[in-house]
Amino acid sequence: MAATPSLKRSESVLDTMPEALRQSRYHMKRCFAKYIEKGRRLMKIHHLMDEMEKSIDDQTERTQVLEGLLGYILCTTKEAAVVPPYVAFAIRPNPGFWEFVKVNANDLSVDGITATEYLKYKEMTVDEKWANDENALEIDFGAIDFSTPRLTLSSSIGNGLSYTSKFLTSKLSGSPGSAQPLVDYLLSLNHQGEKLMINETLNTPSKLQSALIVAEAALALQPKDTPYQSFELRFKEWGFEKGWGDTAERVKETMRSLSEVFQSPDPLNMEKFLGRLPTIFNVVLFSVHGYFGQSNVLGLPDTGGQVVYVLDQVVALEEELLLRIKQQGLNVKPQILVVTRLIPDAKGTKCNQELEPVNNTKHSHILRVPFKTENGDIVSQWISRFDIYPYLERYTQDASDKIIELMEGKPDLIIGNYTDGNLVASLMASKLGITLGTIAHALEKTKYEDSDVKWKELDPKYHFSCQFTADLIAMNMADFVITSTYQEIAGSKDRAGQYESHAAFTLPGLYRVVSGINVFDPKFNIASPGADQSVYFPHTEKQRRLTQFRPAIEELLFAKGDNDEHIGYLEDKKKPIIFSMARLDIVKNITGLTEWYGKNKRLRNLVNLVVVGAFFDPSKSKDREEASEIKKMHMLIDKYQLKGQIRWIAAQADRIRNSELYRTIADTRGAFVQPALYEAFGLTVIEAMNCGLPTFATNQGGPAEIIVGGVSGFHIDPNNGDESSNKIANFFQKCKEDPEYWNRISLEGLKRINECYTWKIYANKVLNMGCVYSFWRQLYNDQKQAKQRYIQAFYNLQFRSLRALRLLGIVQLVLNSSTM
Ligand code: UDP
Ligand code: LCN
Repeated sequence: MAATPSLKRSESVLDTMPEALRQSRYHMKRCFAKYIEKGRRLMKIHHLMDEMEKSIDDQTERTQVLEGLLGYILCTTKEAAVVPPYVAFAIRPNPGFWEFVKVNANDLSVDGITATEYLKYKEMTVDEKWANDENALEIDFGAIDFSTPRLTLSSSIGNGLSYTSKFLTSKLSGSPGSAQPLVDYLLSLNHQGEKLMINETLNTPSKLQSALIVAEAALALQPKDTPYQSFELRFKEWGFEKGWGDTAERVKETMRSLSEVFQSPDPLNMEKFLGRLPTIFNVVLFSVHGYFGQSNVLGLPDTGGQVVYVLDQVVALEEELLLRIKQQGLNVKPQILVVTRLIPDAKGTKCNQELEPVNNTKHSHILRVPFKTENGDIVSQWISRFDIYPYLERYTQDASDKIIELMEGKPDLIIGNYTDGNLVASLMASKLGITLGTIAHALEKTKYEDSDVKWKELDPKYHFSCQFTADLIAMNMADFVITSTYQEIAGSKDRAGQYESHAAFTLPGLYRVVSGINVFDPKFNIASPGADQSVYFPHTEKQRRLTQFRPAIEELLFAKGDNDEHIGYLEDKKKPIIFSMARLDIVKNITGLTEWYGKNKRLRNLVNLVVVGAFFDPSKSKDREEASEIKKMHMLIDKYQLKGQIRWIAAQADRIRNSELYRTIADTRGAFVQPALYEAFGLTVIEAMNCGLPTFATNQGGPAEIIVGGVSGFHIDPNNGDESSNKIANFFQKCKEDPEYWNRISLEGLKRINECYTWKIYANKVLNMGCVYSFWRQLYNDQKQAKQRYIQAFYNLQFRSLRALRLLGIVQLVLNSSTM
């Protein structure tokens, strides 16, 4: 077999493209003439390929070109901007790596261009005047990142914590004085003014190193479980304060790892030592939009996995904090506040309640703070996440005041969620000088084609100008970024990552981002969430099954007659069920799955379809997309005459009962199907797998990493419905012939979960990030300050004026709806 062409690491497209074009000069002249004949436009890979195929008549020659180097270059092209006589290419040979070249269609000459020049070509396809404006605003975060170390391999992306520990190690080694910043950092640690770890007696590396030798010798004589209090006074005289451990053994281990750091620093000891430091007691998690609550909220528009994630995250973080604080030998109660918006018109939820304890925690609460208008009036109704930007600045101030009052001081760590939560978190963190982590499992930019260059068209509906500005601010302000999968950062071989898509983009007429974020920055980390295993457990654990829900689930799945909770019915109850559950957004593609099922007779003969999502009356939906998807569901059920084979169940808010629903589907030896056009992570995928339900999930996004295809589940291509529905049908056909097959996939799914996707693994990683990056930000404080200044200017000059425009738009909207 001929090897697939590719570029060697040392080769660039600029080096190889001229020769590749020369080899097929006749065809390429025709092809490029075709590219430019329609004038200025943006072309995607499929346009480039289609038009190339059309311009080469001879089948053999076409195959030769497409399978050669030129074919490879085109395959790795993400986009091309046509501005005759030039075609400018944005090429992505590997995750995180981009190259820009322009080809002159007349003589096929090739020139390398910068990201800025490429963006200008792109702008020329929509707004030539702005593209040529020499004073157009350019945003360049790269220009102020002068000393941040960078990774260089695609495979290193997302391992920030371990690389940061490596960089710290080399920064602190060398001369005896190199470790002074670490000593200074230890001297700064305290809890409410009470010193921790060391006092001024040990204010240099050499003094501390000598004291550690003495202390370790003293500890060697103590029984392992001797409590710290028994030797506390003696240690204090030597210069040690609390925080090293609760027992002689623990103190000795911590001291040993610091001695190792002094003697010959290595990253593992560095991470271990910093992870043990008592730096985090109070944490704030921002999740602003939506209905954020512990019951009756799931499935509402904008209220999905983020709420589940944050609530589970609190439980896991509190558990880990309690353990660490105990092991540090401290008697401190940690506090975690989840800060969200208070919605007076709460529609039967608790979203109008200011303070609510978080279930299964001892010291964690949800704090709700209302949005206020410029006049100070409280906003009473739910507002779509796309429309909330005008309220966030005032909200930040109100929320910060309340947090400081409740915590009786500043938190030690702030973590934001999604664009709005991240913006609020970054404003608060920068004002108060607190370590900041951000999370954005679903950045909107990649969800909509050409959302940057077409921002003016999309802005009335989605307000992307505000959203992308807020995202840039937060991701640059963050000390560390928590992601759930690699693809979230840097995508896959074929698809750019969510963060990667912010590296260079343009909002013509507003600003051009020549360096927005660098995915090789060691601030990026992968910490995948889990599913609550006390709720989502395997269907085979009979003694744990929640039998009290059986009658309700039986009715939900099989009772005849349509009502507010279900429509459609299942004629043959013996068939396995394929099941899906999601909010009814376009991107979730539940309508796609319904259509695939409708079209595939073989699948319809083998299984029934049950979907959970939204409700049935589109006129009652306040969400634009949801209303249109509801209508589409009705249309498809009629078109494919699905009644008798489909059950559509309204959104289900009780996750405990839902877990039993997953298990009941597993009892039918069915499967879970997650058909999203794109899914950032996909909590339903791991919920289903935890319940032992074989899972088919989209190959676009997180599930591509969660599932090992054909082993612990299956990937399906949401853009190829026939192939996907046949894959599902093949599975059920195979299960009929070999019933053990179903069990094998189910067990492998569980194995995969327990190895990689649990909250315990998550909490440990995230708290280590908090500890390591807190030290890092102190070490690079000057650079941090400089960057903050740049970001503050960007916030003030751009975000605030956009927000003011949005406010006018929203006032208009409210006026319109009140006169309707
Ligand atoms: N969910 C639910 N009821 C519904 C729809 C969804 O309880 O009607 C839950 C689901 O079990 C999961 C979360 O909402 O815990 C959805 O998370 P996912 O990551 O799948 O998607 P997101 O909505 O965050 O995009
Ligand atoms: C948001 C999403 O879109 C999902 O893919 C994630 O699973 C969820 O957040 C939780 O992280």
